[in-house]
Amino acid sequence: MSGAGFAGLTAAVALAQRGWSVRVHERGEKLREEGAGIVLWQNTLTVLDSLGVTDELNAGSMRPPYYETRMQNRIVSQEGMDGIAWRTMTRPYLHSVLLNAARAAGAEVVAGSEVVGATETGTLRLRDGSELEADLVVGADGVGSAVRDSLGIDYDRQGSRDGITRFLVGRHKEELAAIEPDTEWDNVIDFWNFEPRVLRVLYTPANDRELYIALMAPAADEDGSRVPIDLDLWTSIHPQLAPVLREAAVTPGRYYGYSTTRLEHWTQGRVALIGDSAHAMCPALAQGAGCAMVNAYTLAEAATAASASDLPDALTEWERLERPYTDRCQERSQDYADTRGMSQGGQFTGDVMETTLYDPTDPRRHDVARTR
Ligand code: 5PR
Repeated sequence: MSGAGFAGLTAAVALAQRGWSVRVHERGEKLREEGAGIVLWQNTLTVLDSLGVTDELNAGSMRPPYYETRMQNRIVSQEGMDGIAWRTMTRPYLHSVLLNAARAAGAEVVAGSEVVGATETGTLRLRDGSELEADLVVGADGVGSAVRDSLGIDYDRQGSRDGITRFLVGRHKEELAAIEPDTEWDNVIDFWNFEPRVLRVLYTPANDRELYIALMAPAADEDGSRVPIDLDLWTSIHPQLAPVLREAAVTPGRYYGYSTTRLEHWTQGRVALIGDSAHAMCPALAQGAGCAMVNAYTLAEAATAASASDLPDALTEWERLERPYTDRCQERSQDYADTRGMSQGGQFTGDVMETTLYDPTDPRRHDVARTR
């Protein structure tokens, strides 16, 4: 397997728990996650529950009371997500939970080991020149996937005009409450502004101590997309967030443009691609890593059900059954990014909830979808 990110580790846990002998090659010298924060929805929490990590996950994450949307600092909606599981946490924490689970399940996770290519018959090529044979090769090696590109799998990439810089900072809860006492600072608060220009602050508490803050601006806005952030600009828009923005201004970060990657196919022979290598998406619906982990899990199930000789066909069938959900999620996220539609509030209803409500552990899930 290539890549010890969220997709790769989820596949490692699920495969090892099903009796596979698993080795994950991670090119980074350290096994860690450098991202900031994340929202996980019910589809992914269901997967994590079936991997047996719910207690550990819950101990270091939270369920905010509401997802609040503001336009020009006026509240347009507060969505409580009744009956739907969702949680927020830091990315390093989620990574540590999955890494612990992978090791507990007996998977080997090797840092500083770069996969440079694969063949459809199940050979992995490493940077040091060695070649390894596997029954199943999983390419979970991110948006620049060497596994994908070595197989010559074609893709197209669609960009969007906006992008975002993400930080983990302290909660600063008392300072924030002193400045704006009527605000529930445990909510996720999506602060949109179209005037005097398009600037958005997504405020996401991750636990008692840490806050995930994401600053969105069009790529064409030089000051808005600058890192370190332009503190005067951002505090002029949101003076009540000054304690948080001051810390973000001295925290390393990088501006990422939104984009969607669509592949010709996710599998070839004994190789399956999951996560950003297969279906990188805009973050509007907060389902990029979520879909990656769901697909990692269903891949492990499909591969385990197949005999060694049937594996390539089983992978093709896995893609046929599972891919449409991810394709629709990518479409909706790209559409929200292009239209900035999340700014209207009340966005977590109707069709867009399909991804969240998908239950990857329900053996009847495809029949249910077909009869709807
Ligand atoms: N929602 C979440 C998020 O992290 C981002 C967006 C929406 C939870 C940015 O990564 O639309 O950019 C977004």
